[in-house]
Amino acid sequence: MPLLHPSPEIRDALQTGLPVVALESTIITHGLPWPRNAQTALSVEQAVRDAGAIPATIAVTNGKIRVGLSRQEIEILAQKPDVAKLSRADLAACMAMGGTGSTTVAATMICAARAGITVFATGGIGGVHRGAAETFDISADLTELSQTPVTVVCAGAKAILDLPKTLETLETLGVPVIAFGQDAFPAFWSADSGLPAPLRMDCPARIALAHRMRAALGLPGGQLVVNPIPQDAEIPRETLEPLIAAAQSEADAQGITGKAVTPFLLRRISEMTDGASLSANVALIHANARLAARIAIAAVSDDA
Ligand code: PSU
Ligand code: MN
Repeated sequence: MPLLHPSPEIRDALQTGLPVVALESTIITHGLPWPRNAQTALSVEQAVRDAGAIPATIAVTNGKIRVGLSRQEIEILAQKPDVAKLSRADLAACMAMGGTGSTTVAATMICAARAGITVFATGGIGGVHRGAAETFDISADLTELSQTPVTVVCAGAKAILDLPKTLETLETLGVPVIAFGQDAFPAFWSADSGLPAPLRMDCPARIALAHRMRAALGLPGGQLVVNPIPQDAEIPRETLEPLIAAAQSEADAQGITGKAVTPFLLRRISEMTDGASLSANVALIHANARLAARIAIAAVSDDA
């Protein structure tokens, strides 16, 4: 029973050593509203192609891990109600039940690594939630980064999280956190979180080399590349902070927990900013897709 079902384009690309960038699907089902989600998923794929690499959007449909969804499949997934949000814990169970689910950063990393894809672009990873000392809500994305060898390009952890605790946890887990082209750790909708990034690199080829070095040393796990949102798309931290706090209070008051927290906060912040946070979200995903393509190109040229 084959576990992975790559599209013909992705199978050929991987066999011939072309650069491939994995893309997740939870952003489609839980991160952005219809029709913006489908438009963004397709335009992000185009951004990867324009930068010279091949996009592979990953999801589970009817129990099968699909690597490289078609345009039509993306549009169907984007409109499907109540799709499961799959992480490490429930990926195999969903497959066993013949179910359909979108893959989070953690689950996308697992599928990408199995397929032989080493570079993955997303918006923002999950992390340590505010109030985690009480709720213990820490995204499985963090532990995944410590065990699965994929370089994940994001715009930092979402600013709805507790960023200092997220960075501490990544350090404990031995995950390299590399800011691209700046010293500060970015905060998703804002380029600067006010916290320094543990590492900085200015060149995609170095990032690809560091990935190979980890493997050569026998270290498990991947790397987190944090790419600041482009300046013209940024929302200042001061503007967002009170809105994030308000959205978090609403979530607490309504008893929102577990997997529902991140989608709830993203939706409320988009409503509170009249969609400005959504436009910023779309812009940063595009920027991450372009950088991931450059890293993937460097990675395959090193291999040659
Ligand atoms: N990035 C975005 N929007 C999202 C996500 C990432 O710009 O919706 C998703 C990712 O799939 C990530 C998940 O893995 O949110 C984190 O969810 P949680 O906090 O429940 O682990
Ligand atoms: Mn969580």
